[in-house]
Amino acid sequence: VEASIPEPQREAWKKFQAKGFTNKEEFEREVVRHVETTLARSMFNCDETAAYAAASLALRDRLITQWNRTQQRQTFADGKRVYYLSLEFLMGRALDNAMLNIGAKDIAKDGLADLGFRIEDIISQEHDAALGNGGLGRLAACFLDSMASLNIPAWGYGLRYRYGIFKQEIVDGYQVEVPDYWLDFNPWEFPRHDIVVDIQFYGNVRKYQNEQGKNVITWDGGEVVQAVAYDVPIPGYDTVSTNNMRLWSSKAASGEFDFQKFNSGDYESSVADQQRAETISAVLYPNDNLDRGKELRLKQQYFWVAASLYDIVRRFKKSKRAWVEFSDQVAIQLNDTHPTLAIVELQRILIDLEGLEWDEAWSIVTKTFGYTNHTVLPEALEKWSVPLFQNLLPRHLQIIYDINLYFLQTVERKFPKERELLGRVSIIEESQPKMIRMAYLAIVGSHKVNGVAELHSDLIKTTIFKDFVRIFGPDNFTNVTNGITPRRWLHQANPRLSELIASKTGGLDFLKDLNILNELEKFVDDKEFKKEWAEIKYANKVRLAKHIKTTTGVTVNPSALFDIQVKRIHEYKRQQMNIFGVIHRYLTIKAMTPEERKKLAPRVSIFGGKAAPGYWMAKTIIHLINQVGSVVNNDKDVGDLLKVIFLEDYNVSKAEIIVPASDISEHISTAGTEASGTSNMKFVLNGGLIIGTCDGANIEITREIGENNIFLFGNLAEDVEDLRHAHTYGAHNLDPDLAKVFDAIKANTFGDAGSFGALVSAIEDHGDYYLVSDDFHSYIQTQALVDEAYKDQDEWVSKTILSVSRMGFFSSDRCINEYAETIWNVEPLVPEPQERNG
Ligand code: CR1
Repeated sequence: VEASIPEPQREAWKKFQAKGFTNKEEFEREVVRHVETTLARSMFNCDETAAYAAASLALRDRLITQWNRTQQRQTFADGKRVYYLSLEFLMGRALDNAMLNIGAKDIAKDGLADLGFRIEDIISQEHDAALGNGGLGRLAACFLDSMASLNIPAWGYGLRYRYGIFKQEIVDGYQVEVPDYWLDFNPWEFPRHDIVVDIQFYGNVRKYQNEQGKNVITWDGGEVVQAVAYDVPIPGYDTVSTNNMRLWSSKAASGEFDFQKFNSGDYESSVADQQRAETISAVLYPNDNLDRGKELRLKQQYFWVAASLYDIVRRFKKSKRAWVEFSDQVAIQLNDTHPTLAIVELQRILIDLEGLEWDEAWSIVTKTFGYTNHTVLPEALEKWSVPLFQNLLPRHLQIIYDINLYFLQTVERKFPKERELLGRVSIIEESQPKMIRMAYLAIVGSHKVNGVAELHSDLIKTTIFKDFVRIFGPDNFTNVTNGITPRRWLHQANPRLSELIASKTGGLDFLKDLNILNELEKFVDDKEFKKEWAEIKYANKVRLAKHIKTTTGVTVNPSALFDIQVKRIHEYKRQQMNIFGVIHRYLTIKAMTPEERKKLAPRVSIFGGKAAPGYWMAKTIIHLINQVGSVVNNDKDVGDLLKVIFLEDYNVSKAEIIVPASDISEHISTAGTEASGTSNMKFVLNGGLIIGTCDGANIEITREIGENNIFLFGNLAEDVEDLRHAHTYGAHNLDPDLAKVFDAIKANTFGDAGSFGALVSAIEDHGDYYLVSDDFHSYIQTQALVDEAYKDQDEWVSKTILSVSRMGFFSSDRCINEYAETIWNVEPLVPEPQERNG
């Protein structure tokens, strides 16, 4: 059905085109209108929640206009688009970002003040959109911001989880998970009830010859579930370009509603079917860097990938181009292996539904996809059991077998003498049961594979994907070092610092070209500048100290050194080493005379992060941190010299308060385990120094800011394997300082030692896989250097200024430009000037 308005009637449309506000008065009028009509409330009944809702709706009206025009412009231009497929988008709050990006923050601030509200209070009403676990999901969110800001025609595709990552509560020192029902009021999403895709599961595959004698393959029977699109506008900074994030929600297919059951009075069981369908998009799996191989997760993956590809293919077909042009119009980036089924689904669409020959289809497929690897941890590499897969997606399994067959044939031709190679690189692992290795499938089906920091990209080429570098050649493998958006992670999180930088660099252009920060270098010896710089850090620490007071009841001294480690709790990230170091510090303080204590630099050790609900060891680490806190924080001998804080429910909006308040932050993973890390970038960009291992992006941060401005310690990635080997086959000599820490734990200093037995014995008795003991001495010594350095505040401030001035490289804009040029081959679509002015 033609839905377009005929030409003669379009005049009326143009005349009454929605515009949204353009000045403060209009903004206020819109807010009041939304309070009174959309929300059906009044000035006698308008709390901050209602003001948030109305302000968001007013903002949104303006955003939508830009968004619609951007989509029209992209359709009209008919150029290449990027599709970023990610099972996680850790967006955080949208209102502040929307105001900033469309340039309406001052208007909103003054307008809200006229109406009786402080903008900060209104912003903090918003519930985080927490559809992700950690770095991988937040990276996807930063990428969306950069793609829109760089005017790159791009769509994000994900799942609309009813429950995002759980809310963490700390009860008696233990983590308790509470479901995060976040959709009560979400003004940023638009349900598209007209965009519905049927997704099929289970069923049977049949092969037969049709009347023309052609082989036909059909997949039918089974169960059908509907995917409904929900769209979220993604505004670019200082551009009208507003991209789209499309999230799919599941519901029972209307045709599938079982009338048989219904008529026979089995109403309850037909409702149960309905609920089963809705379960697919109900909840985000709360694991970071861990694969559990659950059937429902595979269902999520196929549901999301199939709906997204249907959408992408439908859009391509509207252009009436030949299939060979598909990869000139479409670049699909796989954020980790979670969407790898997209490779198989596109091949299926092309051969089964569109009738292309295998080779022609496969060449289109491989030109279309790029795959980003985010981890080398074996427990995170996705594998699906063949029997489980066979049952759920029988046709896809056949296609995977064919992909593997043709792939192994080429390998055999190229390396005829290497029989074992075939088994090593086979997409099917010959185990019991057989397993599908998703990373191998992703490599075989993509034209580019990238890691996320230099060391990580080197590691994947020399370890887990070594054979594939030989097979496909080194050009198929590349590095794109991660980045972060300076809009959220500098300007929004740290408005005063951003303002100071703007005053010295000639405005906010650095938010679009972060290398402009270089200009700060000339102020490293400027007294006045340094004073302001230090005052801003102090104010940010006061803000965090208030948050600590209200959430934990503990008073911390903002003049103390704030030492922060916030990230998912994981053995490889080594929060256990941090808390052992804190215990070591506590024991040292206890052993000191009052005179000696006076010379010590006071420190606040701050932790935050969620443990996966099933990750018992990580939960034990949280418990230990809290137990140490309750002892240390109440010890009169210690006073302000040491405080230990665990911040509940670390998330994006809390990070915006925490990150600007660090003096030191910890990025201390066992070398070779943290693919990149991105909070390291955020902390340095906000004028904090870091203590870290030679791992992930720490290495490139060092290269950029200079080794005098970072506290590096510990063994190198190249030595890890030998050290582990030595633990297993030789005597493992426990570091003496660590031994004292363990003695204190075993003496029940922090409550029942039994609770922490597993943490200790992992190191003492079970091979110390993460090399905590090997790195402990170097860690403690380096922490002592931090204490020393902090005493010279003048020098410390200079280091932080130099560091910030050299962080331009870590903008996600640089990163997205690299993807656009080296992987996607896509050009920006810059709006016309008149469009920019509204
Ligand atoms: C890595 O652990 C990296 C992010 C984003 C994570 C982290 O070091 O910064 O990805 N990997 O690239 C991950 O979640 C499943 O793998």
